[in-house]
Amino acid sequence: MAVLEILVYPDPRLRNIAAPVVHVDDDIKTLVDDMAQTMYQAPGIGLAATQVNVAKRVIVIDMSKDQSELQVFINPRIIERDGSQETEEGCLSVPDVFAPVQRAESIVVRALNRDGEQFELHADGLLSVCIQHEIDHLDGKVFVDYLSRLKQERIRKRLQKHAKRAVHPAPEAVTL
Ligand code: GNR
Ligand code: NI
Repeated sequence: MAVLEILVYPDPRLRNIAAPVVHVDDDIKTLVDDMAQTMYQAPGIGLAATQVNVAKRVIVIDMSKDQSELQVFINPRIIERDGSQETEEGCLSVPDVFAPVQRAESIVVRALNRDGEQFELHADGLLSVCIQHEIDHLDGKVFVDYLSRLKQERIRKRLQKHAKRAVHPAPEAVTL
């Protein structure tokens, strides 16, 4: 298993549209396992393949406290949605930024599991939010897209500064 690198907004690769998985083969199972390890290490409650620069429709979620309830969604499709809720969202690709986003309150999602079997799940609350957030990633969307342009601009500037620091950390550290 491997911990993969998570892309950080405004990386243009977060805009890639993920393609459906044709066969849930060993390569996909390895991707799922690496994504789970990456999510746990971050730590986060969900991760979409887009965030690790793989343009395939694969999502992992674990909302448990002890990393004991991994949920895998391959080719997920929301087939019903109802109501609306506003939740303070965060994203591993937008570190240290939290903002309220409106989404459907309850959904029914149809997907394949890690064994390639189809299932349907009724979700509400934070699980519903998380599934919608992850499917957005597969469609090249990030939660900051729902915020005002002013907030988007602030977030972009802050994260670009951080990115430059991460690329050239040593000289700055030495000068200080
Ligand atoms: O870890 C995460 N927490 C979270 C909190 C509120 C709403 C959505 C999320 S998903 C996020 C992990 C992530 O970035 N998934 O794409
Ligand atoms: Ni995210």
